[in-house]
Amino acid sequence: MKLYTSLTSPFGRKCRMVAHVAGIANRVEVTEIDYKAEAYRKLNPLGKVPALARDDDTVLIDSPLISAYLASLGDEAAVYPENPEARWQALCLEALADGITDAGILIFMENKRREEHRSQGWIDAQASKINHGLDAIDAVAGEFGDSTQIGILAVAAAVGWLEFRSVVPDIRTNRPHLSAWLDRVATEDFMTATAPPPDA
Ligand SMILES: N[C@@H](CCC(=O)N[C@@H](CS)C(=O)NCC(=O)O)C(=O)O
Repeated sequence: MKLYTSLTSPFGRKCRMVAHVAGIANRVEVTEIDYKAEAYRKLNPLGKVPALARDDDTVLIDSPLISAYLASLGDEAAVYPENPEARWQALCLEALADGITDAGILIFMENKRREEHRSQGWIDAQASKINHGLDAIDAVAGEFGDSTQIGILAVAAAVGWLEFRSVVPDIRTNRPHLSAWLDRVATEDFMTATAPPPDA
């Protein structure tokens, strides 16, 4: 199957992390795509990455759905806790981390607009969502341990991308639990194998 993404996409990276943790990365052909290309709309009418073309050519879109599918093909329990309540908590953390990434992408895109069209109020509103979200994650990051559940992978992808693109400053400052966990997790296989290329 083919995962259409860019190698810098945080949502694509989350899916690649899932494939890695579930032990099926060798079945996923990561395929770089220009999400703006008209032809890509046939795969994802929304023009967003990632999209997953399965072996029967049917396509799945949206990273939570793609993640769930990929995990189902391998060691699902390493990504989605079997205990129902733990699973809801994991999915809620994924939603929080994905929301942070969405807000970061909105800032990234706004900053690409010509200065006279840019709205600082809009950027500040998105930055506030990111900072509140990161505070909430810091409050629970002390309990992350070496878990690879979906919420934690989503946090790794979100924060990795915020730092890679320098979307908001000082995200580790005053967030000791998140910072310590980021330091610890940096050398894990699922992080190193999915990192954006150095020249990106
Ligand atoms: N909810 C989607 C969001 C995907 C998304 O926003 N992807 C970004 C790149 S990381 C994108 O394709 N943006 C292009 C656009 O919105 O036009 C998911 O989780 O897959």
